[in-house]
Amino acid sequence: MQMTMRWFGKGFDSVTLEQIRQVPGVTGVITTLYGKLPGEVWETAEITALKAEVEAAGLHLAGIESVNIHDAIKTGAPERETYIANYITTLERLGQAGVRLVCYNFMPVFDWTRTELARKREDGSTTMAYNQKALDAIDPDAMTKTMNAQSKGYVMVGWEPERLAHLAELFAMYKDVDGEKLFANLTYFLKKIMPVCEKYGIHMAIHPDDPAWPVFGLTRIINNKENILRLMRAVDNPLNGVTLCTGSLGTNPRNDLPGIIAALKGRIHLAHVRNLRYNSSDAVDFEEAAHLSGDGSLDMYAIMKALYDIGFDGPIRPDHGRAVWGEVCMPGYGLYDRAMGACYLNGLWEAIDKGHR
Ligand code: DNO
Repeated sequence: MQMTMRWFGKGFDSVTLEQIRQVPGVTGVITTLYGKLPGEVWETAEITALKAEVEAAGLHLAGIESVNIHDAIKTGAPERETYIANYITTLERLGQAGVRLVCYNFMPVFDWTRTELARKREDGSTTMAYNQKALDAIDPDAMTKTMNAQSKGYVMVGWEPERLAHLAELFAMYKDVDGEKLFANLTYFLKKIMPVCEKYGIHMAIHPDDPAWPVFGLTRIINNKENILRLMRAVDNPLNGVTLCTGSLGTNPRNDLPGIIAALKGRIHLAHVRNLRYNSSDAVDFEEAAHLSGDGSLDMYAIMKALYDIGFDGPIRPDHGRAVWGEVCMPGYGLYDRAMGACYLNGLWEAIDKGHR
């Protein structure tokens, strides 16, 4: 595996490439052209400048997270053909620049959802949290306002104000999109892009739904082993793979993460490894813990061991961190807690590896 960290780009991220370079064992970044809206074509010059910037800092551009998918593709609207063509052009240009990994998601309207961005923990740190009752008590509009109000001025990933300004229209677009339609639209899209992926060896890595259940009545389809395997079979090409995100699939305690990892051997192209703490037995309330197993409800050793056992050799990154030591940063994406997470995950990996010799 290759240890990486996510980086949103100069002007968007409070963390610098120089800082990331100094985290022991981190050799690459997962990044994006952060200002791009879903559906926009990426320019070659922008891609090569991004790559050059990362490499000048002594790091490797390990993959793009994300090239976001336009809602017309997700809903199967007639304009999807134009947006699929745009996506293919972007992939073509990324491929020409040597990019071999693209993460994306197929969640309707919202990307990841939390009800709190800065819940205070007993140690004084703050973290992102989700409470189902709190979500049920608000409407999508209020949710968007709450997210933006708590974001400390950062434009949060997946919560582009330009897109979410049209919430009512977005919800109307998804009115008749049930799980089966969404799945059909996803496979339609993947089949269209597979040729360009094959041409350049681009590994597509779908990100699971976060949380792993419908939010505001919007369907969710990448949320458990069965559904993910169904997608792997429907487009049975090794380049059609997954981002194994423990914090997303792990929101549902019934998801056996090591079992899912074993079942996806050869199809995990990127791993997001983070811990969660369930505050009630049915997980209607959870918060993002420190990476350490003992701080949360997930067994991080078992997760890393399962990745090791399938011979995972792709990029892995610590995921959402708490805000600690007074750091001011985009919620979930400060330097300190993610750096501790990277060291901890590297330590687990070293111990597992040496135990096998
Ligand atoms: C949140 C992230 C997601 C993820 C996208 C992938 O912090 O895990 O926004 O990047 O769903 O497209």
